[in-house]
Amino acid sequence: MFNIFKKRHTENTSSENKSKPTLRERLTKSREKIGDSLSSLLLGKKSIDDDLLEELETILISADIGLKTTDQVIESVRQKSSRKDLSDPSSLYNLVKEELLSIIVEDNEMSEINAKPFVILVVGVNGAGKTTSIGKLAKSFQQAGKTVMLAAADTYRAAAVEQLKVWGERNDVPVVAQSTGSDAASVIFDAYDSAKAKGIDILIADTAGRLHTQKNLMQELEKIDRVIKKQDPQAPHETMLVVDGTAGQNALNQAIDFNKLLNITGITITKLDGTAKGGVLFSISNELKLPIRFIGVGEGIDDLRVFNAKKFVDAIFN
Ligand SMILES: Nc1nc2c(ncn2[C@@H]2O[C@H](COP(=O)(O)OP(=O)(O)OP(=O)(O)O)[C@@H](O)[C@H]2O)c(=O)[nH]1
Ligand SMILES: [Mg+2]
Repeated sequence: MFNIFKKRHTENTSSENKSKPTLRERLTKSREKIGDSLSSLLLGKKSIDDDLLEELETILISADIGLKTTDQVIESVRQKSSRKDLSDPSSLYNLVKEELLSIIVEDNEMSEINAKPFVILVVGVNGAGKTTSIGKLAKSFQQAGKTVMLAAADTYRAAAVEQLKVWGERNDVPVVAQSTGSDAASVIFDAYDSAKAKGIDILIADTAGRLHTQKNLMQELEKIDRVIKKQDPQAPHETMLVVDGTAGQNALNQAIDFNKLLNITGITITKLDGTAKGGVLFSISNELKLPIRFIGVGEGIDDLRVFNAKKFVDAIFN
């Protein structure tokens, strides 16, 4: 059901896109930390030796790629460069680029399930960018010709419901909410009924930010899951974890922990436009083997991009 969505993004060359900053422009910091650092490293180097690989290792780690994934990349680069008998250090640039591209799990088609409503449950720690991403997603789906409804299941703060309503109003998307303090699962239950009755295509549920260590809050997510399954045993059709790209290796640890407790099916990484070094995307993808669906590259409504591994890597390697 998400093929249309994918198509829109590959075909969209309309005037709306002309003013839209390129991915390259938005990923400046990541490019500095990865592509540019690698170029400088290779400048004037005569051969690929252990010292060079050690310096490469430092670059990857300081770009947030993480120890485990860095080790893997270095090992593979070491083997390939000796096997192919690469003596020219400049060939290392493309080798590292290819290696990083190969570890990304990309899939923007979500599920094959043709459910109506298709339910997307959005989870993550406080401030990761869940609500903002939902607002942006709602617009994208609408532009792809889908009808969307939002469920305000972050019932802890009145401001959270208000924030979602603002996004709903901007896009003219209905938002189902209850009073502060009400049961999150019941909000989603009601929203599902309403979406079903109205023939809505996609229901996106916002949830309160939480840490994996907050047992009662994690139980709340389990309850949401249980309750929604009474309406559709296959729902939620997507459990999307949103992580903050600027959180570096903490983002990786959060993703690992959430994935242990919930059946996460896709990941969105936000705030890659800011000080994020970008490397965390590789380590999350490599260690969780879960698809990256979207990336957030700004606060505006058009700043959530369908993730494309090749475009991402091209943008951070000049
Ligand atoms: N620069 C930038 N800022 C972003 C991006 N995504 C979200 N933000 C900002 O991050 C802040 C937090 O976003 P929210 O969407 O409220 O985060 P949340 O996960 O819903 O937070 P809680 O509901 O408190 O758990 C807001 O100021 C957003 O504008 C992004 O891709 N880039
Ligand atoms: Mg929120």
